[in-house]
Amino acid sequence: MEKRMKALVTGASSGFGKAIAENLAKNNYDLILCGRRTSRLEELSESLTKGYNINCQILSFDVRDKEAVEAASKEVSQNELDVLVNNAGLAVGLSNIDNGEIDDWERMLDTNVKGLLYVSRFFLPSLKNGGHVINIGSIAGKEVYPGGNVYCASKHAVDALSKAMRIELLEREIKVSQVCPGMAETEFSLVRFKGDEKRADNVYKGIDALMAIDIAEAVDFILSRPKHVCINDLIIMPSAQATASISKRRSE
Ligand code: NDP
Ligand code: 8X3
Repeated sequence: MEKRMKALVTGASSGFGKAIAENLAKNNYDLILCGRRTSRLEELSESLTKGYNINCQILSFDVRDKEAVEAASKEVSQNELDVLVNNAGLAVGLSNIDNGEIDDWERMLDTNVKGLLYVSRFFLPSLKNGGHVINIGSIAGKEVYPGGNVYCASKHAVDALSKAMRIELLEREIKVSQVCPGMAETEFSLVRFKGDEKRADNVYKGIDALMAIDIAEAVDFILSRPKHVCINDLIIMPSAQATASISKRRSE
């Protein structure tokens, strides 16, 4: 019997990560679902296991907690993974540097940069030679916008680390792809504005933002290329968003 492919997805409890996991399950991948909200991961695991007859494992940890990431990585054997999706991340706040919240900066850098590094350091040994890493960057990793400062810096770091991984993992024939979305309607803005639903909803007023499925379909495309083709970098924007800070909104 042919062995199924296996993918580990961080941030699978919501947004892009959840949609990516759902599409991978449809494509017959076994999954390792990661995130902090265990009950959501359990719900997703149950629906994917039943819906697609695949195997799901849950690893619940905070990517900022180095010891927890290392402990979780011990649950996965060497050469067990075909795909690693580094998706967990967040923005917090939209203040300028001269009045920003230092705790917010630390949350972003600890999650988006150090968290991605911890996950990569401890799970890359489990990725097969010839496997694939997909890092979820952002348009904020290509441009800077007012109030984006530290979030943009963290995603510029993801851009640099994606390039570094592509060089350093070449010997193992591991492909490294980065997906850089523009504005997408997930829980992202609710997290950025610390639960302020009105402020979060306003971000998407009068604009058809990207949906999580758009990113999941891009990941499907990347993973379905033949062995000799690597999509290094993919910027995906809503049609109504020209740059990180210039969009065309309908008046509503
Ligand atoms: P969501 O808030 O919907 O999802 C974020 C996911 O990251 C959740 O599953 C969350 O899981 C996980 N996560 C956050 N912090 C941690 C942590 N400390 N430890 C473990 N997991 C964590 O947002 P998106 O789906 O939009 O975001 C996914 C990625 O896409 C992020 O890297 C984001 O920066 C990026 N992005 C988002 C865009 C957008 O406009 N939405 C555009 C471009 C990029 P849990 O809370 O359960 O731990
Ligand atoms: C999220 C997109 O433009 O809000 O990475 O920074 S943006």
